[in-house]
Amino acid sequence: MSKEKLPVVVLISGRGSNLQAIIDDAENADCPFEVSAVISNRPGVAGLERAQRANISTRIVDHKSHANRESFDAALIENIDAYQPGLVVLAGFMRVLTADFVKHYEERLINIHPSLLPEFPGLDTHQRAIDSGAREHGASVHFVSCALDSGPLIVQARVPLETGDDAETLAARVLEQEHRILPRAIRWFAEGRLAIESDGEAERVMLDGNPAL
Ligand code: NHR
Ligand code: GAR
Repeated sequence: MSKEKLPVVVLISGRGSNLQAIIDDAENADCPFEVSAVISNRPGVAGLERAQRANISTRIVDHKSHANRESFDAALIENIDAYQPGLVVLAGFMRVLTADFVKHYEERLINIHPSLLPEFPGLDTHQRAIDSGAREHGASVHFVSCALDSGPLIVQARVPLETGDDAETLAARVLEQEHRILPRAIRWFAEGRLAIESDGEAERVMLDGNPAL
């Protein structure tokens, strides 16, 4: 008897290498989640081909066909909810989401971000890490909150900055780690091992009842 797998919808904007890591993990018989659909805000991207190759449903919700963020996010919600996912994953998704969207998926929306948050929220993280003279960089998986890249952290991975690194070499080193930690976080969620605890102001993620980080 196989247990029910958690249905997951993945949102992408481009290449989809993180999506591929998720698809590859989902192919393991013991994996507690399945990818129900992949939705891209950009048509024609490589990530959509990866999904199609794995026989996963795809949809395009093009932000350019919407007059404003509210209308785009409403269309996104309609398309996601058609699959009744237990979890929505932002895997290289490049549009900032409205508070209404974030509320709709409260505690079931996660993002992979290419920095050691709270350092370097937003875009162009690798160049900013190099310019700051940091010795370490990395990636974070976090629950999404309304404020950009500031929701409670689930897991991080660190990489060293090496002499002669440019944004490209550093991004490649970080990306390898992204591919490890994103499927791991999704498994934890699907296994019911994560909880968000608020202590006054701050929220933190618990894994098996202990602070995740
Ligand atoms: N939305 C909310 N409300 N909260 C978060 O934490 C979010 C989010 C949407 C996306 C991913 C994030 C990242 O990991 C993410 C986290 C896009 C931008 C951005 O400025 C910033 C951060 C992230 C994603 N996007 C531009 C915009 O105007 C468009 C850039 C483009 O299309 O290339 O939306 O880094
Ligand atoms: C990844 O490095 C991801 O962390 C980052 O974009 C890349 C997407 O690569 N995400 C963001 O910067 C979100 N704003 P992928 O399409 O190959 O997974």
